Amino acid sequence: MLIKSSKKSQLQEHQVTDEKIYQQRRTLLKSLGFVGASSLLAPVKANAAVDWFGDEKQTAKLRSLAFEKATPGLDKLTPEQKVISHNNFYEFGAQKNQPAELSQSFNVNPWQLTISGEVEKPLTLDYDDLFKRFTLEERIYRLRCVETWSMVIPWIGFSLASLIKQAQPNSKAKYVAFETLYDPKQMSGQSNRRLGGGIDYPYKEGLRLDEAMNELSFLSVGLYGKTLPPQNGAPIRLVVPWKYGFKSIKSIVSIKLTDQMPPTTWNILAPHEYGFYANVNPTVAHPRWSQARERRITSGGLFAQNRIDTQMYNGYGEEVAHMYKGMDLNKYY
Ligand SMILES: Nc1nc2c(c(=O)[nH]1)N[C@H]1C(S)=C(S)[C@@H](COP(=O)(O)O)O[C@H]1N2
Ligand SMILES: [Mo]
Repeated sequence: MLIKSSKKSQLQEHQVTDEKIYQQRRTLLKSLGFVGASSLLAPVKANAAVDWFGDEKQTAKLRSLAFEKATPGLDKLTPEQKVISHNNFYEFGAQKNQPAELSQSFNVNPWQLTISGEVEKPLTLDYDDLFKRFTLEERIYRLRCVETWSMVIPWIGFSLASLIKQAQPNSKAKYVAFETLYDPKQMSGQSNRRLGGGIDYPYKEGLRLDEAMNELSFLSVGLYGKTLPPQNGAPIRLVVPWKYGFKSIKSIVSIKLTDQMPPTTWNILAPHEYGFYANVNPTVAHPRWSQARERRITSGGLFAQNRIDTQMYNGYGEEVAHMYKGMDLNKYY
């Protein structure tokens, strides 16, 4: 499943990866989702990345083949080292290198994620449920930050829709509100206003219910075949690939179905700069900079990057444009 693109010319992973390898890998991930994950994870500290592909010797070749061939052309994967060292996670500092440095003792097990609000069946998931309750799959998505840098990341997780369906939204449910953990003892940016970039915590995000139920909306528990490192939002974070990165809220403890549009962190902080929708749109500039182009962080030296055109909906228009038909995208930015 792979980079979804409106360009028919762009190949999907199963078209470029040897079919047999692709199938083997699917089976592997699926079986880990059902049986392997928790027994593999249990004895290991949650913030130590765990290799879900088992025996390194047997699977290294398979894995690197899959990762290398996954994304042809400009959409080469961003190297793992860059994905886990260049981050926005203001709870651990507002500079790109700070989350990786200041989150290493972040304890994510035990964890509780509650699904509440306008639902028939409120749910609480504990740490093991995050890895066992749903069939895990890999999805390679572009991530476009509103600051104009971008990456291509192989996530592991499950669809947000599969979780919401289990909670059974009632007829009043129109929006979905998300919250990050509030724990100033562990998250130094929450107790130090300057380090935390002046945000009022907990970090909050939201989606319209139809956006949340879109097949692309994803809850990630891993990347590059391992559990999420803390700086990328362990143990579970949202990934909404057609929206600016700030919508993809990290380290989630609450998902609440609501009848009103929920308040969201960046919109509260600067409403003229950051809207509720925040769909990637090269034709609507941020008040202080253009969104027409982006810096794709690639392999190569520390600052290697390709300057490329930004695509409408980050290239996922075929899957999502119908949700915004008739809306004035200059108004609903
Ligand atoms: N809780 C929380 N979630 C967050 C952020 C944050 O500061 N706090 N930053 C957002 C922004 S601006 C981006 S671009 C992405 C970055 O995700 P990455 O570090 O995994 O690349 O996380 C988003 N999720
Ligand atoms: Mo961002």
